[in-house]
Amino acid sequence: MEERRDVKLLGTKESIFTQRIVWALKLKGIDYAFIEQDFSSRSSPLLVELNPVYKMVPVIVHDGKPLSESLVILEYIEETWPVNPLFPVDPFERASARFWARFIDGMFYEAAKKAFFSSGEAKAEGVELVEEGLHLLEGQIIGKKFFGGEKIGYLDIIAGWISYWFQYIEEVGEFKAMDSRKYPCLHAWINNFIQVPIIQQSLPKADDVKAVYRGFKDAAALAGAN
Ligand SMILES: N[C@@H](CCC(=O)N[C@@H](CS)C(=O)NCC(=O)O)C(=O)O
Repeated sequence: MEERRDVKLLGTKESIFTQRIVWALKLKGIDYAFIEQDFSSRSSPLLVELNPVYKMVPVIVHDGKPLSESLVILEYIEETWPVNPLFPVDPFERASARFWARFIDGMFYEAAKKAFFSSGEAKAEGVELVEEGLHLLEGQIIGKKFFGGEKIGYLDIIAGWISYWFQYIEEVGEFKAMDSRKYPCLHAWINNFIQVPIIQQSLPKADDVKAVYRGFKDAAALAGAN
């Protein structure tokens, strides 16, 4: 029998990055203690101690050893608990999933931030970049139920925020890029993904997500005014 180990997750339930770790642990059936961090206050002393470099959630603490950055944590979870594998077995598919994960967290996330935070011409550019990103992701999901194939895998977890949080990023950010007619396969994936019980059960409340995003907007406006 596998020895029980101590797993703690420092996170914020509205955080898209935290949710990735929640989903991975739940999909693998790993028990963990959730230590909620407050979005509205500055990073807690515990968070600063455990993630002194970025001072951000999520942080996983396994047997007293902290790890941060969701992509890194997911790799660690997969290697530590191989049960119910999340990564593709084929080396090319595995590398390709990592490529698209970096695209989502890099170019696509930056485009969404630009569309969310900016205004005027810069906002229009951001929206255009988001649309290009959605088009590229549509190309990756054509003919598949999930990015991982028949069941959800690593790339579904990385892209997961597009299934739920993205609509509130659009709403609070006052832009629209997702269009079921332009991205029908991505739209179908959203419905498939959101219906997976582990995903559905751990989604934060829409009002809480929107309140966090309004907070981000207000903070950015305040910083811009100073
Ligand atoms: N690249 C990081 C991003 C983590 C991140 O942005 N975390 C946000 C929550 S969604 C955070 O802690 N923000 C607090 C802050 O910026 O002070 C990851 O993948 O884990």
